[in-house]
Amino acid sequence: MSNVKYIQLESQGEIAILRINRPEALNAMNIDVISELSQTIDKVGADESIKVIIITGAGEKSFCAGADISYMVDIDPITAEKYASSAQSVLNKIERIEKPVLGAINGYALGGGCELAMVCDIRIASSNAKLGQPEVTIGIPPGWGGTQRLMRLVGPAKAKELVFTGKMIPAEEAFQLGLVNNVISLTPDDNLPPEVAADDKEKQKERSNQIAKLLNNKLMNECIAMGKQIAKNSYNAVKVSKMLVNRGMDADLETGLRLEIYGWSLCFAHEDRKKMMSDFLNKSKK
Ligand code: CO8
Repeated sequence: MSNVKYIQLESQGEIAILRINRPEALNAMNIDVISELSQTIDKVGADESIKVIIITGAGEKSFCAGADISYMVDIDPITAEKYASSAQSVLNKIERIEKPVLGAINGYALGGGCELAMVCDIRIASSNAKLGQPEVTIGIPPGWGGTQRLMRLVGPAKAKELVFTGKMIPAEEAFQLGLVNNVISLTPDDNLPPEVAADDKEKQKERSNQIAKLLNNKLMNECIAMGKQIAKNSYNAVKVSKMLVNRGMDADLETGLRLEIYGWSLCFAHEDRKKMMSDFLNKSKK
């Protein structure tokens, strides 16, 4: 891949970590970020050694602060349509990729950032994360899937409340709503840096930075641990399960159940299914 600047790709065994790397703008997605995200997803999607993808933001402050407002301020409706279409097609690609995708929400996930989080299969947030759809505060409705996916996750009434007010909600509230799966917090067991004098602003800032780094590491460790737990299962069974949940969401129950029968039966074609079942039976005999 050439000239990749805004997406850092790191792999840890069977897990690929994609980091949006534009911290100077709180990882807001301009056209180049969107294009690089698309290329990187294609690359990771084609890599058979990768079983799980984690998407996160560089730094400790923001997952992604949404679409790039400095770009949007002067565009016309035709350009806006292109911008929204290209972003939606990348987000759709992430939602539909057969590999499971975890969102490590390490700070602000606003507007397009919340919409990016919502196409991840599982969202884990750090306790300092803040989520929201603030688009109406700058004169537009959500445009990268927010009106549609938020209501499917939290129900239409809460989705409307969040969209109409444009308010940011803390990770814990997002958890209560079902918008994130889990919230990672630090505890005294996490080797917190010692307290410093309240009037020593310099030391206070340094300590806050250290705490933010610890929290971010803990978030990533939790996501990687979950990624490993998923990766050790049958990849075929996991990817078919993902497809069944995604496709079943907007289908009637009968269609979803019929699809489930086909997806389930197809897994009997794979060697790993036979081996895993036999291993289980042999283990229970020991
Ligand atoms: N776009 C561009 N730059 C941004 C964005 C953004 N979304 N968010 C932050 N930045 C920049 C700031 O301008 C600032 O830059 P500089 O240092 O050069 O002044 C830098 O990041 C740091 O930001 P702040 O100084 O504002 O940091 P604070 O800690 O004070 O505040 C906030 C953090 C609360 C996150 C604040 O930055 C904020 O409110 N950002 C905007 C969030 C937002 O409204 N996001 C939604 C954008 S709209 C959207 O995503 C729509 C998607 C669909 C569109 C479809 C249309 C085609």
